[in-house]
Amino acid sequence: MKALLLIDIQNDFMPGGALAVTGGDEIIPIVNKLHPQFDLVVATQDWHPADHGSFAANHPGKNVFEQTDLDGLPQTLWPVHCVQNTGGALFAPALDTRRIARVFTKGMNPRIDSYSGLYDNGHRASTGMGEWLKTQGVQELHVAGVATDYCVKFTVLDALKEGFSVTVLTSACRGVNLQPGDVDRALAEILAAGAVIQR
Ligand code: VGL
Ligand code: ZN
Repeated sequence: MKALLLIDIQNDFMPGGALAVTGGDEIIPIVNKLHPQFDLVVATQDWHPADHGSFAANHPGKNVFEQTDLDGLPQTLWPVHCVQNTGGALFAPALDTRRIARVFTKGMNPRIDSYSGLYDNGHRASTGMGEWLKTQGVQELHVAGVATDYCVKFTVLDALKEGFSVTVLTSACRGVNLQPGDVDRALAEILAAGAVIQR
């Protein structure tokens, strides 16, 4: 059984959003058309409290995109984004959400970030996604969304470790590219870890 996994297709990651990903909106018509090919559609939602430690605004004197330490882990500092119950955290309105069977929220603990939809960045807590997908009989995941070099990448790496076979649909993914080449490096890492990269 195969599932389509939609990563963080939320307003704040769309052009004009707080943490805009270039071309993030271009993936929406593509993913909407994919639904009929899958037994199950699931989504992740970045869902931070306003005091989240990944926000530069919560570190006086520090700037956006600066590197810091958060509770013993390296942390990129982001603009305030995807705050719980704000418009920026909602799924992009053009996204067809009717077939989304479950949404896994992540990033709620202010002391740790959570790029992966399965675990936080320190692998301290599980979202339950991997276990739930297995109870649904899913073995194969096809992944689309944003950002290729953060949440898509870490979700794929965790899913591979949990034993899923994973295909990344690159035409339905967009990345941040904080450093030029970050997306290409992320895809190379994903490929080396055992995923299939599909255009
Ligand atoms: C993401 C940075 C911070 C993502 C989420 O969805 O890739 N990136 N929070
Ligand atoms: Zn976030």
